[in-house]
Amino acid sequence: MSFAKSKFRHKSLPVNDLGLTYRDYEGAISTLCAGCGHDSISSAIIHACAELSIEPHKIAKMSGIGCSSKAPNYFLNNSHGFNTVHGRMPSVTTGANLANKDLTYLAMSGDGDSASIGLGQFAHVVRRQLNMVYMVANNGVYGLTKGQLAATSDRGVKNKTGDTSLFNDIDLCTMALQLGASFVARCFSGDKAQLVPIIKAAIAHQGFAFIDIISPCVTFNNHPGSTRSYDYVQEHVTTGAVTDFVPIKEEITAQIPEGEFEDICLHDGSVIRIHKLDKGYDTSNRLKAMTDVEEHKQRGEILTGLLYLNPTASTFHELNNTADTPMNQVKQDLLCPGERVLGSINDSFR
Ligand SMILES: Cc1ncc(C[n+]2csc(CCOP(=O)(O)OP(=O)(O)O)c2C)c(N)n1
Ligand code: SF4
Repeated sequence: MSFAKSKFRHKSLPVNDLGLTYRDYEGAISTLCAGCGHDSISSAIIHACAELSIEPHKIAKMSGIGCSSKAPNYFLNNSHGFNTVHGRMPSVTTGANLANKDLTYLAMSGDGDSASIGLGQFAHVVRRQLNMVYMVANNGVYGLTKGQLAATSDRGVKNKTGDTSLFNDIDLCTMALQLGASFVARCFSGDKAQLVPIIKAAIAHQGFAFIDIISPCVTFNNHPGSTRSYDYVQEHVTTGAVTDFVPIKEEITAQIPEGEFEDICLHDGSVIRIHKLDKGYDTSNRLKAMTDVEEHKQRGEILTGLLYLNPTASTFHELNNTADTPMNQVKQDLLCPGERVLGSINDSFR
């Protein structure tokens, strides 16, 4: 049986600067389990893109394999999309990005897709600073294949069938920090107030933006003893900094909350306003971010929020000095300049 969403738009639905409603940013009806954290992430992406008034056809949704990688089907129906082979989303995104750098690349992967089969690809796309938003829906299990332990499962935890995780977990935020990502955040799918502004800020960021989103699997990893269940995350989550995103056209009002706050201007003129809950938290200190993640973990806490930001880091296109015109718009005579030019290029190698 298949279900289709109604195309009806109520006249009183609010519209964004493009005259589009939230409904115009939705996707197909989700077939994920009711209560799956991945659906909350899809909803946050819909809100972020609608509120930023991004033209849906300027977005490319990239994913691998897994329930998380299926999620792009449930948001941004009018965007481009590519569901790659398991763990190979980063290399396909690199190729797409080289061919058309004008698109916003929104990638959705799972902890199995990125921390197991795709770990090598993940590492290299981070160090290459590819211009993209890389989101991992981290549930600590392989949901699609029925709940095997993932490489992000904490050592000692048991899955639903009683298998114990024997090995140390891979912390993808720590890896991203070590490998030089210029935007690193950790969020909880159940906290939309935190997730939506962080996704918006990641989209506005130039370069590689990584968001590890704890996204509970209600079917295979929501039991007592799991460190990725809704109850566990709600009880152990702690936030270093609350983030607001102020788009370029919005006035930056002086609603200064109690405690410290900091405004960081991004390339395009938009602003990330960071309210520091933890007074010592400094989002520009990469090494401290790594230590903070580990220290909170040792205390049994999950540190969330924007962990690190370098708004002036060089991007993949800057490092490679790529042409201003996206390759897919280069005219045939430039792409294929003929035998004489080819001959002179070959001569230059002799
Ligand atoms: C090459 C290859 N190996 C193994 C699989 C089987 N497989 C499908 S999804 C998956 C893991 C999915 O886990 P994760 O990325 O965490 O996504 P989730 O389903 O938990 O959201 C595996 C191992 C596959 N599809 N292709
Ligand atoms: S199996 Fe888990 S990850 Fe997959 S849709 Fe169901 S709840 Fe979500």
